[in-house]
Parts: sequence; structure tokens; C-alpha cells
Amino acid sequence: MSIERTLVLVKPDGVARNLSGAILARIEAKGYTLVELKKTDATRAMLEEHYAEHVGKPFYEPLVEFMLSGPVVAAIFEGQRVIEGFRALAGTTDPTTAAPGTIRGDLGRDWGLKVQQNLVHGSDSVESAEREIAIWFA
Ligand code: IDP
Ligand code: MG
Repeated sequence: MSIERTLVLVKPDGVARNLSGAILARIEAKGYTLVELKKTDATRAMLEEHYAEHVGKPFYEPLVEFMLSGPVVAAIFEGQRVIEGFRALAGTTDPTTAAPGTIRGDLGRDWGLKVQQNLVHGSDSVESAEREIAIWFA
């Protein structure tokens, strides 16, 4: 089993709610290694690349606007199967039904908006991780 890297973003809702540290602590407590970390402002160009798979979906434009609404915390974490492991830790996309014990399940809720504000992003494959790390840590 080879060591993987994944891109984690604390989205603007997580930063605005002062949850960045609590979220990063959960990932570190599980045992993954923090490789890179920064607080940054996304640009529309970065988000168009990052969320290319979602172009044309009804939540796409609200998603881009949400991700531009404030700073994000971008991190690279490393470890065996970290891509799958972080997504399990994050929980499912919809925070209302995300399992208790997960980041989204414990810290997130539905705010009745056009896009789900669900605190975190995590890469979904080795290919996505490589592509996303290049966007956020160019
Ligand atoms: P993921 O973040 O769990 O991988 P994706 O399907 O990649 O979920 O969607 C990217 C982001 O777009 C989600 O994290 C969420 O913020 C938002 N999103 C996805 N699907 C919906 C939806 O059906 N309604 C509202 N927002 C959505
Ligand atoms: Mg995704």
C-alpha cells in the first residue's frame, strides 16, 4: 500500500465559524500527517478548475460564490489510504444526514441555501488529489 496525499479545504463557513483548528485537529488525531497548510483566498479561476466536474449543475454558481465569500484553509495531508480515510471522517455531502461522529455530521447543518455549506472538501481519488494540490499549492 503506497502513501497517498489528499487536498483538504476548510471552506469559508468553517473558517468564519472559527472551526479550522477543530477540523484540522480531528484529521491529525486520526493519525494523518500535515504536510502543507495555509489560509488563502480562492479566485474564480481556481474554483472553475477545482469544481470543473460540477459545471452546469444547479448548485455550481452558488458553490463558486460561496467559496469566494471568505478565506479558506488549504491543507495537504498524507498517509496510507488518506483519501478514503478523510472522506469517511468528513461524512457525506448533505450535513443533515451525515453520520454523527463525522465532521459534517457533528459540526454542520442545512442553512436553507442553494448550496450546502458543509465545512470541508476532500479529494475523491489519487488523480483528483494530484490535480487539486497543483491548483491550491502551485
Ligand atoms: P463532496 O464535497 O462531498 O465531494 P460534491 O458532489 O463533489 O460533494 O459537491 C461539491 C460541493 O457542492 C459539496 O461539498 C456541496 O457543498 C455542494 N453540493 C453538492 N451537491 C449539492 C446539492 O445537491 N445541493 C446543494 N449543494 C450541493
Ligand atoms: Mg467532491
